[in-house]
Amino acid sequence: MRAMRFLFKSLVLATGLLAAAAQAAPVAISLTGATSVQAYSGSAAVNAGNLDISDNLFYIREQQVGGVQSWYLFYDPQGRHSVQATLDFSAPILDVITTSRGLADSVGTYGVDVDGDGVFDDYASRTLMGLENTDSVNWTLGGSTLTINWSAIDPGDHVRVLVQAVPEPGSLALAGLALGGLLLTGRRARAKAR
Ligand SMILES: [Ca+2]
Ligand SMILES: [Ca+2]
Ligand SMILES: [Ca+2]
Repeated sequence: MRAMRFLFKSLVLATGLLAAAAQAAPVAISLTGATSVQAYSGSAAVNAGNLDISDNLFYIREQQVGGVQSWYLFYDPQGRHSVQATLDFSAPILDVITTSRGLADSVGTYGVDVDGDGVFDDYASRTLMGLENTDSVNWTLGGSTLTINWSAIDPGDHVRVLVQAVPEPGSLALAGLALGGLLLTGRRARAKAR
């Protein structure tokens, strides 16, 4: 019984720790020109330029494909506004997609049902959704921070940030179960040997 209780406690602890290790949303290290960084789950399609919120830089947690977690980051102000920010994604950045073509080509792989209504029509197709020459994105391959300096009018500025995925709590919990089983088997074997 003690072994079972030990196993149960270990699993609860492991699951809690692993859940905490799940992919963290980007956080602002510095931010000017926009008042906050917010998750977006609204019904207005991204890329369409209709959001018209000048004081929020938005992100969408997109799909995790293989070892890659995608984050969609965008700024869709009312009229012309600019935003400067440094964001920490808490995981190594692998690529940042900044062109209209690149965004359109990757939406099928990484896009999600943003507003959760069961219909996948959440990304408007716009030729101008990428960054212009005057917009900057600075990041280092393998670093976790992204610095942006954007000036945007409709349809706003959009990038897709691909970071190294942190294993999902579910798969890690299974691994924890397997490990717990092994530990228990080991204890039983030792108990028998005595
Ligand atoms: Ca707009
Ligand atoms: Ca939808
Ligand atoms: Ca721009």
